[in-house]
Amino acid sequence: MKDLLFPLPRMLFTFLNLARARHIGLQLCERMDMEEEKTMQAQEAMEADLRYPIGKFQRPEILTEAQRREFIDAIAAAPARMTAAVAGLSAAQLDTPYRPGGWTVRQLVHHVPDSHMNAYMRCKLALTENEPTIKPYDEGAWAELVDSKSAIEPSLALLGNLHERWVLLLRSLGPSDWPRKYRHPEHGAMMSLETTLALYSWHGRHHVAHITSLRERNSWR
Ligand code: NI
Repeated sequence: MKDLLFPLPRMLFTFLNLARARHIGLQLCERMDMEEEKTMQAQEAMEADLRYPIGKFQRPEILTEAQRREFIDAIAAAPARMTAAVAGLSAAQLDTPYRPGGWTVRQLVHHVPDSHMNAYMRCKLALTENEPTIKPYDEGAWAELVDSKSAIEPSLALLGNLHERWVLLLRSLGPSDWPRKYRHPEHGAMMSLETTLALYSWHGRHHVAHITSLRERNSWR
């Protein structure tokens, strides 16, 4: 009888308790989501950091002569910087990815001359033809070919020799040469020699920094 008299308050009580539990549950979920998001953001920031140790490429509007000289000097210095970055590394260290899921140091050493051979060709095409369309290449697939997993010495030598010729060419260019362009069929974008210079000056430093920052993190002296 008593039970029959109080079903409503009891139901209300149960309902309120459930609602309160659900509310706390939601709050907890929300807090967990926020924390998870914070962790994810921190992880993304760290990954971006590992990926872009010197920052992303900033496309310059126009270069001054002093900037051009500086960028050419950076291209001239790249082979020695790369050689110094990998000096004394063991085979196991060379086969270590510079970031989780990234290329190994060995693949990076092979990638830079692969990429710069293409860039050198593009420069020569732009200098000798009228706005030629260049041929892109699949850098990820190139990095999986057997020569990208082989001894690094030939690629260090290749980079040195390639940059010697490239720098000779770049230092010979006059004001009317720098705006010369080629077309990249994938982006449909026109790339000037000036932008190419800025891009590849960044690109060499970018990959060398992958290796030097990995050495730093792992205390590989
Ligand atoms: Ni690259």
